[in-house]
Amino acid sequence: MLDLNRSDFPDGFLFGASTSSYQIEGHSFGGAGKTHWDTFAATPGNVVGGQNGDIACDHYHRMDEDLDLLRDANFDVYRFSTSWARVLPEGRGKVNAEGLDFYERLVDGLLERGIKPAATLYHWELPSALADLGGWANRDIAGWFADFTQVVMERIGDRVWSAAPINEPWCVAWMSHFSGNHAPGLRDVRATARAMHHVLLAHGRSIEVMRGLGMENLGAVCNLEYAVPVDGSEAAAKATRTYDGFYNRFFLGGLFNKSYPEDLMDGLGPHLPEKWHDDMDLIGQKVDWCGLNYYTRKLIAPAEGPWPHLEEVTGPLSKTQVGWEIYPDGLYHLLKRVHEGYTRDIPLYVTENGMACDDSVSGGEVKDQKRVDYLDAHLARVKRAADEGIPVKGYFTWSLLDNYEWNLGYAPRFGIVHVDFKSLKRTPKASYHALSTALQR
Ligand code: IFM
Repeated sequence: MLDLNRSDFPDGFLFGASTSSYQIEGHSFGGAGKTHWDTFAATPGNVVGGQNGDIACDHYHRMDEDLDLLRDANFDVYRFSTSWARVLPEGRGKVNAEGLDFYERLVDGLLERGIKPAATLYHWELPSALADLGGWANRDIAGWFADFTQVVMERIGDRVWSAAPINEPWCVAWMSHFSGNHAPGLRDVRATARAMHHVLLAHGRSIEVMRGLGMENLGAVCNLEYAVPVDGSEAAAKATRTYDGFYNRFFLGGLFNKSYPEDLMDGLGPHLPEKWHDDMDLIGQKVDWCGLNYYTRKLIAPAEGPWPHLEEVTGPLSKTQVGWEIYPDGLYHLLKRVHEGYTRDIPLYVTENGMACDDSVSGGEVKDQKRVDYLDAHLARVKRAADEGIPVKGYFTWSLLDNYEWNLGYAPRFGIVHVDFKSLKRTPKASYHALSTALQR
């Protein structure tokens, strides 16, 4: 059981679950084109076991069963994403009609069940044909993405409850072009800086397109981490500020204050595209809400070597299956900080929150008490923020289903529903039942 129930939250507060296309659908079906995740996974050493999204949870064929699970959990809203390569297999040009039909059936299936569809246009599976042209490092991607937005939203834009262009710009840009552990696996500061700017430019162009179609309730979704200095030294404080800068403040600053942090310019400035300042009005145009994806905090220490002169340090708190420290207070602090420093009056949503556990089915049950505790603790911080007047209006758990956890493959289980990746059988976990009960009360 969860400690908190629906009635503990303000009237109209929404509860939902999140997923993404490549992680659950099965990309080898329905005419989807190849993506940079297919080739990244096919390259030795990139993904645990070389696993890919070919089958994933086979949501493509089991959509109705999965939508019934959402309904039976008493969720109000479902956050899903649309695969660019499923809709436009070459990234541009010819539309795969079957792909668009799939997303229309998804939206209609949600509405029939009384669930609000919350669409994200891009959650990381870039069509290979566009990766060949430089992907996010190429400024033209903003135009390609605007065209993709048009194609998708001309079909479903009249029925979705909300839409956001891009999930987690930090991951699209930094994790994939600097850290190199997500596709396309680059480790290059120039490509990183360009991707950081272009991902926000693409966001801006996409918002413009959707406004042009008359859509409302458009937002931006950032993943944020609570960065903490490893000790009391000035060097650790500086390193932490840099980490917070390229992780949190760069994207929030661009989206909500039309500016990038000055203190990052020694590292990033020389590599940003020329005349980037000219794009800031487009990037920072008004959106209707902001989504925060929150999982963990990070301990940061200074380090030798090139910018950003820092390293992450393993912390002492209890950890999830993927080694992330559990730190619920970070969610409260970030909600407050984002509201006060960036988004001001517009609603905030916690668009992802959850944990990976090493779950297994025994006697038809999955006892994931650790996840129940995690959800309880984080919901308590969301409630605290709401009680203090921060306009947080909803909470989505990551994720509905166990799924493809990118470079870590299928071992980390983030779902409130267990998926047996051989039989593809779904088994709702204790956390699913706890949420379902809490949302009735
Ligand atoms: O699985 C991911 C998701 O794709 C984006 N946000 C974080 C999740 C857990 O790592």
